[in-house]
This record gives sequence, structure tokens and C-alpha cells, in this order.
Amino acid sequence: MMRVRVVGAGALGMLLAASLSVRGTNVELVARSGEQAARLESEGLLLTDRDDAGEPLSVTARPRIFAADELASGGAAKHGPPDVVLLTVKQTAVTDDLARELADQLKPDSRLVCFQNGIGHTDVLSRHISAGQILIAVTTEGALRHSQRHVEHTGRGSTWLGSLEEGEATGSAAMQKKLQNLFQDAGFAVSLSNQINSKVWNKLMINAVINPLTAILQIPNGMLLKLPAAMPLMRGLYEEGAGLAKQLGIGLADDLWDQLLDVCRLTAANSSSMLQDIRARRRTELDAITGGLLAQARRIGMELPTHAAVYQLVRAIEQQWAIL
Ligand code: KPL
Repeated sequence: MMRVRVVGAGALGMLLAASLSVRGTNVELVARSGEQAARLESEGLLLTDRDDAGEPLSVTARPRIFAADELASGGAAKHGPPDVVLLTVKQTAVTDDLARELADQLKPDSRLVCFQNGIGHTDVLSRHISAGQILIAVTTEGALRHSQRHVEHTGRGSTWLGSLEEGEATGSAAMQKKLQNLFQDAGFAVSLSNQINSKVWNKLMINAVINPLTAILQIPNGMLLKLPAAMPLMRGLYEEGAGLAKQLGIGLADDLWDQLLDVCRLTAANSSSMLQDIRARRRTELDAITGGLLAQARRIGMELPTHAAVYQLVRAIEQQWAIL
């Protein structure tokens, strides 16, 4: 049976670990804090959801739980390598140190599936892990972490899975098919994509419009559509990003602008992840989203003035924490 290690016990990691585990998959969940690991170990991982008729569902899963420190300090060798690592930590946690630790946990035919928002993390990871072992997942599943042991599946979405090295290796194709089956058995809609970079950029564009604006204005996603002065900003960010993608030869969905407006409508009452980070005074994923676009633009000598302005504004909000 495939052995799956989920690294990162935030909302998405908990959702995946619980859903796979209750379907009988051999799952290990790695939590950064020892306190969360202890709680998950003793009380189990609670997943709540609603069925198609809207009736509440609740299940307690019992994946094997590890604290990240335990694996980092020699425990990884003791517990043996997984076949697949699902990396569900935030972008900001993807460092060279983490990449080295992950490299130690993988065997040559293991795969690492990255679920991060934004871009840039795969550059860090591929400094330590062979690019042929890295898969990218782009998901619109909605999950909300209520406590260290409770996650709610708030919205059914779709997931695309593809290889970092597009058009690559047959070994990887077989593994992708296995993973697709595994996820589908656990109730997720998964498609394989041989153009995963386009999917990454579609999501990046949506995040790069909604996330910084909602974080700066401190409003839920749907409110963006109700503020006439916000619309030209949204459109400006969108056009600049689309212009960059074009220059880089990255194909975006033809109806991406409409998809973006739909995300605002469908998640109208939600706070974007960047706004949640700002409220909790956590470092945001700004560098991987707006900063990711700006870095790509710099590389080819292009200017993105609206993205540059929102970058400075979000950074300034983060910098206030050191003073206030
Ligand atoms: O992914 C998101 C986020 O908050 O990070 C959405 C809901 C799309 C808003 O950009």
C-alpha cells in the first residue's frame, strides 16, 4: 500500500490527511508544533463536512502523527521513507533547511507533491531534490482549521496535478495516475495536467489581485466587487499580470477575468489568506504572489507599477508590527 506523508498540519494538510486516512490509506501527518502533534495523537483528527443534502458529517481520523522536530532530528531514517510526500506548508515555510530535510526523507522513486500558492518555492526545493521527483498540485478545495485537531471542509473544488518538468518521465506519469486514483477514492476531483504551469499561473493571477487588495483594504473577498474604486485597481493588476504571462509565453485561461470575479462571488464572505495572515500578524505570502510576479518581470526588464505599489503597501502593513 502506498505510504503517504503529509507535511504541514494547516487546513489543507489536515483535510488531505483525514480524507485519505479514513479511506484506509497509510497516512502520516507531520505537524510543526509538538503541542499540535501531541493533541492530534491523543484526540485524533476531526474532519467535519456536509453531505450533498447539506446534512452535517463528522469523522475522526487516526493518521500516524509526527512532530516536525522528531523527523528532522534523525527520526526520518528511523521511520523509513514514504512513497509520496504531500507538502502542504505555507510558501513562507519553504526554505533551504526544509528542502534538505525533505530530501533526507525521500527515496529515489518517492515523489514530492507541492500544494503551495504562488511561485518560487520549486526553485528552492529543486536545489536539493531532483526536479523529476517534484509534482505540482493546484487546488481550489476549501478548508478551514478550527483548532489544532479540527478541520472543516468548507467547499468542494478541483485539483490539477502535473510534473514540474512538463512533458517528462513515464515513471512520473504512472505515479501521477496512482495519486489521482488515491485522491479520487478519498472524494477529491483530480485531473492530470501536462501544462501545470498554466494552472499555477491562473491561480497566481487570481491570488495576486484578490489577496493584496483585501489585505490592504481589510475586507472580505466579495466586498471588492461592491467598491467602485476597487475595480480599476483589480483590472490594473490583472492586465499587468496578463501582460507579463504573455511575455513569458505562459498561456492563461481565456475566461480568467470572469473566473476571478466568480471567486470573489463564491467566496464573498471569506477573508483571503493574506488578510487572515495580516490579522494574525503572521508573515504573508506576499513574496511568492505579488513578489513572484515582480521577480519574473524584473528578469525580463518589465515594469508592473500597480503590483509594485500594492507590494509596498502590504510590506508596510507587515512592518508596522515591529513598531506598534
Ligand atoms: O486562494 C485564495 C486565498 O485566499 O488565498 C482565494 C480564495 C482565491 C482568494 O485569493
